[in-house]
Amino acid sequence: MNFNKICKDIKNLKIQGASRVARVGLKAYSLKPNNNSIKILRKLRPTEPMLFNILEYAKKFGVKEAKKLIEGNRKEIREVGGKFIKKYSKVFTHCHSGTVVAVLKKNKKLIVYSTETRPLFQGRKTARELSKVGIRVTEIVDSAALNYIKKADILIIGADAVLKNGDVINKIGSGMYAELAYKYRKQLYVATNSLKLSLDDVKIEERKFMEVWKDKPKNVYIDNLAFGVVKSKYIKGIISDLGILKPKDFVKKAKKKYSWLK
Ligand code: RUB
Repeated sequence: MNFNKICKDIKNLKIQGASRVARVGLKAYSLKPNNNSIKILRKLRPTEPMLFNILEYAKKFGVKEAKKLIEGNRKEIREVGGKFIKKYSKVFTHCHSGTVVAVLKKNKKLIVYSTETRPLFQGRKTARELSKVGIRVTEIVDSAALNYIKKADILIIGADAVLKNGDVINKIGSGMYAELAYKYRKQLYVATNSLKLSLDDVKIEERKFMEVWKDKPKNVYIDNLAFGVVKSKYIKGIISDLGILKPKDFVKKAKKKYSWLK
C-alpha cells in the first residue's frame, strides 16, 4: 500500500477505530517521513489524538520506537482488561473498538449486546469479530439500547480521546448511553490505549450527509457528527496499559508517561 492509498482508506473509514488509524497512519508516515505527511495525516480524522501523538513520537524517536510503544501498550491493555471482566457477564458495547474487542476476546464466556451504530454499522464488525471466537452476541438497533443497558451487568466502550479533565470522546451516542447507564446504576468502563490522551482541545469530526441519507429531499438538513463527549462523572474506570484507573488518575499517570507531549 502506498501513502495516498492509506490516506484514502483512513478517510473513507475502510480503516477505522482510533488504534488502527494510528497504526496504519504510522505506516503511511514511514513511507513518506516528512512534516508534510504529518500535516496530511492529521487532517484525515480530526478527532484522533492517538494518531497525532504517535506521529509526534515517531518524529522525535523514530518509527521503530513508535511501533514498539503502541504494541507494548496494546499487550498491557489485553492483560489488564482480560483479567477484569467476570465470566458470564452481560456486556453492552457501542460501535467497533479494537481495544474493547481484544479485551472481550480474552474471556469467551460472555454475552455481548452490540449496537449496530448508524450510519456506518461499525457494530456489525464488532459482532462479526466476537462471534468468530464463539462469543454470543445480540446485535441491536441503536434505538433499542435502553432495554439492553438495563439487562447488562457492565458497559464497556472504546475511546478516541481522553481529555485533560478526564472526559472521554468516543463514537456519537456514547454520551447518551453513559447517562442511561448512570441512571440505572450500571458501571461504565472505557478501554483505551493511554496514547489517546490529548492535552489540546479536540475537534469533533463532522462527516458528509450522504452517510446518513444519500438522496435526502430538499430542505432536509442532516447533522452527522461522528463523535460525542462522555463526561468523566459517568465513567467508573478507564481500562488501559496504565491499569484500571479513575479518569483523573488516568490523566495524571498518562501525562507523566508522555512528558514529551507538550
Ligand atoms: C470508532 C470508535 C471507537 C474508538 C476506539 O469510530 O469510536 O470506539 O475509535 O477504537 P470510527 P479502538 O469507526 O468512526 O473510527 O479501541 O480500536 O482504538
